[in-house]
Amino acid sequence: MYAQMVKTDVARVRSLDEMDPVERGFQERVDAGQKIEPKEWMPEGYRKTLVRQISQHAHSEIVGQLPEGNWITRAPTLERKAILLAKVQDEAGHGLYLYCAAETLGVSRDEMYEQLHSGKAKYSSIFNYPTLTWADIGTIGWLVDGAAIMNQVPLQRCSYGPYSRAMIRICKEESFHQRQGYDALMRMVKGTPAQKAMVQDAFNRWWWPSLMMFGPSDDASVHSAQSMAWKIKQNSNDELRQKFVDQTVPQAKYLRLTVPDPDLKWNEEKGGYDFGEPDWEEFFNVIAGNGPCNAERLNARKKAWDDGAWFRDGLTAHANKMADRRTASKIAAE
Ligand code: BYC
Repeated sequence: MYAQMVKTDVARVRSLDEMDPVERGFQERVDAGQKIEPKEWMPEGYRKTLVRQISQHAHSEIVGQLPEGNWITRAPTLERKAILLAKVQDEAGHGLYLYCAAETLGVSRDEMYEQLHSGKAKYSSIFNYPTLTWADIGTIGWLVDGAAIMNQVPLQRCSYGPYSRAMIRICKEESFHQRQGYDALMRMVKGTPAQKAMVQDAFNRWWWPSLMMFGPSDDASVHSAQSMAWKIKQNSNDELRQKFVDQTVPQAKYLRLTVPDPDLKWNEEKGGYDFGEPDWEEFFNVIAGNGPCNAERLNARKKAWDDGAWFRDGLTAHANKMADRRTASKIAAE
């Protein structure tokens, strides 16, 4: 029933009647819930949208290691340190599955890194905020991984096969991440008044940025209509944000935390919470590169890339040597 978005400021999705037969066949397969696989025909816009979203998602996983990595050496116990190490390693794994999924669409890993390092590609706004205390680590697990699960469970049903399959494993690991975060906070809120206050402070700082993870409101979301027509996205940004609030507020109450939103109110009629508007000016500022930690995060990634140059050079030299040897022994055998 849909097709490629016409490139204007307003997202317009074309009807089946407006498509040529090949495109129509593609859309009908998507509408019927069939998976699209790498070597199959796809509209160029579909391919580009996936490369954009999957690579941004991969970058988010890799950059997302940085705020938590900041606390590995300062975790309060050996057990918490082992858990945090495992979580941060999982995020590296998620990045790798996702880079592989994007590569199936014809973009190279080097190109994707270049886009990240030059600031052309985005990564999740959430990772541009600092982790000031140990409570931030629990709060990230609870809220950030919680928001990620809310967003990523529907992505398991994405129409593009490699992305949807990568999501299945990622979601399983995100569930563990969320539970470890909540568990760390449960322990802290049962502790001293200072520990409880630390959790409330972290919650106050991470609540609004977590709501922004779902993207701009639906009326400002340029890609949603077409992405939903292609079944890349299954839900709009506002739908998922609402589900996240409804799920998370009772969890906050269980921790005896106050949600930092004076407009938060249960709405019996809609069966969900009404809540305040995130500060969209702050959001657009952060994704434009001007958040509190954007420069620090990008510099850390660029440094890691530069520091790894000797290793990439070594691997390339070794691969070339092996290829030369294979060619030489083939010639000798002829
Ligand atoms: N941050 O038309 P819209 C994790 C951009 S990692 C930055 O609604 P779309 C974890 C958007 O890209 C979780 N930019 O876009 C890791 C677009 O700009 P461009 C990461 C954002 O794509 C480590 C513009 O705003 N999750 O869980 O339809 C430790 C207009 O937006 C953001 C994913 O990447 C944002 N929050 O919808 C712990 C999930 N929101 O590209 C945890 C996959 C929007 O035109 N991605 N923008 O320059 C998606 O589901 C979708 O891409 C989004 C946005 C819902 C994020």
